[in-house]
Amino acid sequence: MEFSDKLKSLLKSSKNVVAICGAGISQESGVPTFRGKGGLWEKYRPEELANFDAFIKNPVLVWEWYNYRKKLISEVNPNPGHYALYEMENLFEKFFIITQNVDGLHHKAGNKNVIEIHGNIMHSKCIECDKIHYDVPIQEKVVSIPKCECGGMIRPNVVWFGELISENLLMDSYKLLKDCQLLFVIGTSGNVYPVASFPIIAKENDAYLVEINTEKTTISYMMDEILEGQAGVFLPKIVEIIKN
Ligand code: BJW
Ligand code: ZN
Repeated sequence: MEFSDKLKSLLKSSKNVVAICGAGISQESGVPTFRGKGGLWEKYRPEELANFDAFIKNPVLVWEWYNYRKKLISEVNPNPGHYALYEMENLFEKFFIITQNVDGLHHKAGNKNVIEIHGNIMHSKCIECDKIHYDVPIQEKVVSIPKCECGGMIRPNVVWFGELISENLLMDSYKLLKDCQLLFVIGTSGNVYPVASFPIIAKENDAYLVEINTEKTTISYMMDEILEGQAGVFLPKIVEIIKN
């Protein structure tokens, strides 16, 4: 059987449900994942570009990577996996997404309860005065680094390696994880902290953990149930169970 009786019953009875999402859920929209086959900019590991030192050393290279991704993301749409999560927001009493994705596709699908824990690629900020800039244009070829009125360089407003996640977003996430009865962990390799440790918090508070991924991951061992396959296939089936 595809889904356990335990999961089917929890889909009917759970009041607080959380989904942790990673790049895998957007893969079916045409957004490349970070790691593994067909990963983003295969010649670079994300650790090499997604950090402040890399930006200071070579801002053109880092902005080229972000412009390439911003353009790609501006041209794609949510897929059946995202839309199933939108339906869940209406079906469960309380449903929240904690996403590592910076592509904004959950909002585009209609979800309101979304924590973008690694930021949003369409937003930028000044490295000197921290002013948030919402209107930095996509440059096909990076001719100049965007600058703030204060003269500081502008960078993408995303969380890079070695940077702290906003305290407020972390606190909100911990509260959701402690309170949920059912946790979906969707399309993340579980390689990046602190999100890779989030399932433990839910588990310590007796939540049932369900992983949806095309492969086994470094955090599969924490799970109560593993659905091995595409998010865009499993999530709509789960919505059907909740509705029927
Ligand atoms: C499908 C599918 C389909 C495909 N359906 N599935 C504790 C231990 C060790 C290290 C650390 C630690 N705590 C902190 C660290 C350091 C560091 C870290 O985690 N390092 C690791 C590499 C070990 N973490 C940090 O620095 C974090 N900051 C922090 O903790 O501050 C405090 C601190 C500072 C310094 C030292 C110690 C503490 C910040 C991390 C920020 C990560 N930022 C990035 C870039 C964001 C901006 C951008 O997008 O450009 O976030 S890196 C990149 O990885 C991005 C992603 O959100 C993140 C996670 O990737 P994700 O989503 O899991 O994608 P993939 O590609 O890895 O996996 C895709 C999965 O989908 C695969 O499993 C596929 O099988 C699957 N899939 N198609 C379902 N159709
Ligand atoms: Zn500034």
